Amino acid sequence: MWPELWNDAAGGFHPASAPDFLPEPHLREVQLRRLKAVVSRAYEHVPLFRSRLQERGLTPASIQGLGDIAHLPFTVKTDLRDTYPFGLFASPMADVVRLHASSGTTGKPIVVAYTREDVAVWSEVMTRTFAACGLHRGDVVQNAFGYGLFTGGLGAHYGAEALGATVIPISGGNSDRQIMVMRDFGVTAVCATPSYFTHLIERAMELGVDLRELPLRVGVFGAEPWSDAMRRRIEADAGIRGFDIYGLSEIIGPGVASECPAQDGLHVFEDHFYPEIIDPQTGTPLPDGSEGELVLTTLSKRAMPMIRYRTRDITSLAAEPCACGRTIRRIRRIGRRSDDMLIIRGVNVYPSQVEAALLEVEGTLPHYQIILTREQGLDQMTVEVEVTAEVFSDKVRALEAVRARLAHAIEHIVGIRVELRLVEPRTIERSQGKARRVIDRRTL
Ligand code: DLL
Repeated sequence: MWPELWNDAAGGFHPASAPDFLPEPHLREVQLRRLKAVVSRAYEHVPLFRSRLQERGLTPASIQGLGDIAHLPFTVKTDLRDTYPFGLFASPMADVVRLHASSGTTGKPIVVAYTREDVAVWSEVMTRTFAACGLHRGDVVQNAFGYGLFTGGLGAHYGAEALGATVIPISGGNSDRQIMVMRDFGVTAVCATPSYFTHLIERAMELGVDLRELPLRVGVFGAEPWSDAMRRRIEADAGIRGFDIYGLSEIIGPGVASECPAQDGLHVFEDHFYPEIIDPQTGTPLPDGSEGELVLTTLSKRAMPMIRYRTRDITSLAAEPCACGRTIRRIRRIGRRSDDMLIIRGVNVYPSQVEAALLEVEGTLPHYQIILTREQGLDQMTVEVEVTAEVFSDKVRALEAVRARLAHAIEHIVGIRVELRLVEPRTIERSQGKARRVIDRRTL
């Protein structure tokens, strides 16, 4: 913890003294000291990590400089599954004050643990996240991230409270009540997945509430990819500024990286989480600026240190200084994972490209789904997208015009022709958390 973070005259958070602005040599010193400590801790307490180091003839003393991190073995998601539930813990259960879990796509969830110190670090990085998004004491924060095993709800809750804001722990769901609270409680900021917030915008319109007329100023969005086109729609429809925040359960939850007012990438809180970019095929570290897979090492986590965790998220690191003055490096917004690539008739397709193409076309709504089927051995991709009630109820001509523009936009951005299904508003299922964008029926 950095007690000087809470040293402004009113006892509130003082962002300028946060480690976000440490001079670079000082930051690297902090990182190296913490890296040595975390490697020793994992070596002493986590058998899997110790045996992997021993296989390579390494010990914690092999870490002399930050560059030596490249010699350490990677940790991957299946390591968490294989040691389910508690096999990677480095603290005795008596020191673990919290467990969370993330379900993922297959089988058993992965379980993550926090000591009291870990919870304090988590609220510190979330406080720094909210400060970077322009929130402060006096803001009223409606926290619509799910509370429970998902890390979003409690992670944002502790950070917003530590910031000195007023937190409304509403969790996800019950959209009508969300709108009522937003209107009646003087809410100035909302935390949600971008897909759930687009649903709240839609519901507010149906209820005759214009979000642009409320004191609502900021949206803090994350937990799933969302395009710039989606951001522009949200900002215009709700009259807010939308910020992107990033994190994952294995590392801490939300609070790994956040946009700042410059909105030119997300600053990684790298005094706690050391970022690297690797070639996902070969595992070789790549220089700043190159696109590859993000690998993160927790520098201060006690209950469950993660050494070189392969996130599968594709991005690049920007080392050049940011206009906001933060010295911690930035990652580019994450549009895709190495494992969400769809190969359709030989062409690589990412759902985020489809989203960008759809939202370029006027008359579409930000609700869509990609459905994959196999017909006579050939993969087919159908994009189902809602269009506005006006387009839908208009003569066939209007629908056909939107369809033609969509087909063109998708072919231009994605590079293939797809089957398009234009549907009425409210046809596609809404989610309260992460949206399910792809439905794969190819194995049915
Ligand atoms: O989604 C933690 C979180 C909660 C982040 C609230 C932000 C806000 P998991 O459920 O473990 O944790 O999912 C982590 O979600 O590896 C990314 O693939 C994706 N993800 C998270 N934030 C973003 C983002 C939480 N801003 C996985 N942009 C990660 C794109 C994101 N993808």
